[in-house]
Amino acid sequence: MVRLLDSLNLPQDLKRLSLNDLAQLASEIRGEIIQTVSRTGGHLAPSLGAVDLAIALHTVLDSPRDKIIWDVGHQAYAHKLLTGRRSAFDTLRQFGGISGFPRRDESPHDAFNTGHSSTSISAALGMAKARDLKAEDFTVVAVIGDGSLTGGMAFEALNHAGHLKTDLIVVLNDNEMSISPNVGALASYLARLRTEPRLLKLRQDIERVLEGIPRIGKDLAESVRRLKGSLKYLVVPGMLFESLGFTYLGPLDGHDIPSIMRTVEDARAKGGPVLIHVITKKGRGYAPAEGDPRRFHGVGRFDVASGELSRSQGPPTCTQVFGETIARLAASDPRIVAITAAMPDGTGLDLFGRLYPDRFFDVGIAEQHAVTLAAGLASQGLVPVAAIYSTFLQRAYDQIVHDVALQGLHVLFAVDRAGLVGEDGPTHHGAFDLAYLRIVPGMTVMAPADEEELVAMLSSAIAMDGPVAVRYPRSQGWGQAALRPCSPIERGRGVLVRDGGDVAIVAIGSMVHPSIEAAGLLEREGIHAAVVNARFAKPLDDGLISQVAGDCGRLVVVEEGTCVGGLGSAVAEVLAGQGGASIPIRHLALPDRFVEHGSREVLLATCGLTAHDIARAATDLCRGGKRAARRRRDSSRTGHDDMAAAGAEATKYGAMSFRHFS
Ligand SMILES: Cc1ncc(C[n+]2csc(CCOP(=O)(O)OP(=O)(O)O)c2C)c(N)n1
Repeated sequence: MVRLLDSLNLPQDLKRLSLNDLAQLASEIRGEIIQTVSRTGGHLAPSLGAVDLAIALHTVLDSPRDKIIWDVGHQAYAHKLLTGRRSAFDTLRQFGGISGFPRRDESPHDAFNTGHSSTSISAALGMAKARDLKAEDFTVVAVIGDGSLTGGMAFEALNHAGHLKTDLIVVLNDNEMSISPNVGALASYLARLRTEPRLLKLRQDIERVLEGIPRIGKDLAESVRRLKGSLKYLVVPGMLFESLGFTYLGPLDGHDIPSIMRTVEDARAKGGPVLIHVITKKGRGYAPAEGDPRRFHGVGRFDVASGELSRSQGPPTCTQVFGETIARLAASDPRIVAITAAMPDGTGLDLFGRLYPDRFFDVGIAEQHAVTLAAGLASQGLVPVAAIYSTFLQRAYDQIVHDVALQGLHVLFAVDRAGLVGEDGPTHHGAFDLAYLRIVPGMTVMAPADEEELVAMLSSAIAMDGPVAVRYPRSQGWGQAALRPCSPIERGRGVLVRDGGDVAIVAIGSMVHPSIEAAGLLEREGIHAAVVNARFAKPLDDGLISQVAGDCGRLVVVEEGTCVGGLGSAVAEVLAGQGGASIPIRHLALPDRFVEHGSREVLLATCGLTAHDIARAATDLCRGGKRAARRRRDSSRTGHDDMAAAGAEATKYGAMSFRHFS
């Protein structure tokens, strides 16, 4: 039988479908999402929970004229299937395929790019206000989860929307879960709303009776008005939202398509800011995901029949090593407390949380609060470990500068997912932390080459002063014997891990082992490469850098971070400060543009960050250097200075991932 999903012209045809057809379409979309994500990986449980909502919204609204903004955007797979991406859906999150998040450059139906949470209401309000100013006429809907609503920015936007009073619909997609169970007073409040629809009914009944009293006098009318007001405070479920200036509609069943459609129509008719509270089930329609939405929030490949997730073989991930190490350190150091912004599993802090619940804080999706909370804890002598993904730490930048660094407070930032994260793509790559942390005065920024060094850095970081960041990638380790005791890391000291006189490769973090491998490849070509594990982007080991630069006369600098402002810049600054401008340098790093989605391996290769790329850069540099030396010899005979030409040689290598300092 031909599926509706394949035969319809979507989203236009939705409007002529019967309710039965819409229900069938929902089931087909769920099947498509499950099958595809089982092969590509992705955000399964959130997307399954939002299928009926997506259908209802697209049936009532007229996208792309009307705008739907999906907060985070990880729940928007049904939206993608309904808006022209059915045939490309099997490329979801693959290199060159469609994104796992809404992208304006992918479809006119993706009204706003998302990936980080709690932005949708602000963006929607901006669109609504632009509509008003341009005297246009369309509906704007922000769809935000209960987890994302814990982000402060969402409240800033609600507050402002209530003030502006323009037409705006916020759909609160409440499934009681963030990635883990949602935390905090807001979660309890929403739980109360869910269980109190009878109170809403009671209020409506009383109001109807009061309004039905015929021809009341002015005084009585005023009393009734006040009574209605106080009744509202007593029994209105959405009082919080009403106080912020929103009309609250709900709670309603988020899998009841006709009910959602009716309520959206009502909201449009009502005008002004309206919040529709829908209750959904995360993972709806796939028993393993319904049973364990936490595990099925974001998944790799899995077996559809059994719900078994493919387990990757091999050494533990950096995240696991971090989680175990910090829990072990906390056993003997009661000053250590740990903070996560709604990612206990993702950061590996779940173990810490189980062992030391009193010293563990899941603050919700609130990175800014997480960092200033850490500052407060540190000001009282505790040692907070704030484990936050590189990309999400961006949101707390002012808190790092103003609340932590300016006061020299000792907070340990465990910066996970530093570098390329893979299939989640540009909203999630940790490309910038080396650069943005390095410029903060008093900051220590380090990156381990492997698990063993990660363990050593974490324990050394606890003993340091001031703000300290340890950044590590989303990857399995190298299988080093992690968790065994190892010598402390001295602040600001790099290590010469391999001697050589032709070229020095200065690498940090995830790029150290590929650099060692590259040195092995170079050896076969008769090029003797020294390898420096910089360990610190700040403070940089100036002495070691100057020494290898002097010894080898050529440097290759390698980092899994943006080419602007990171280790490469630090090295160039040192050499420039010492008059080393004549030393040719190749810089291999992430390009100064946003890197797309795809597997980490593919992306690293695309960005020129493999051992072979490093070896090739070093070879080119040496050959260029030899040619330049020849030219220098010639020019000394002719009196012509050719150092600039040597520098120009060095810049020829690679276009995308390469910058040259000379
Ligand atoms: C600023 C930011 N911090 C953390 C995350 C990671 N993250 C992605 S989805 C999610 C939970 C969102 O919960 P909710 O909004 O309730 O949506 P659900 O997945 O339950 O549908 C988190 C913490 C993020 N995307 N953005």
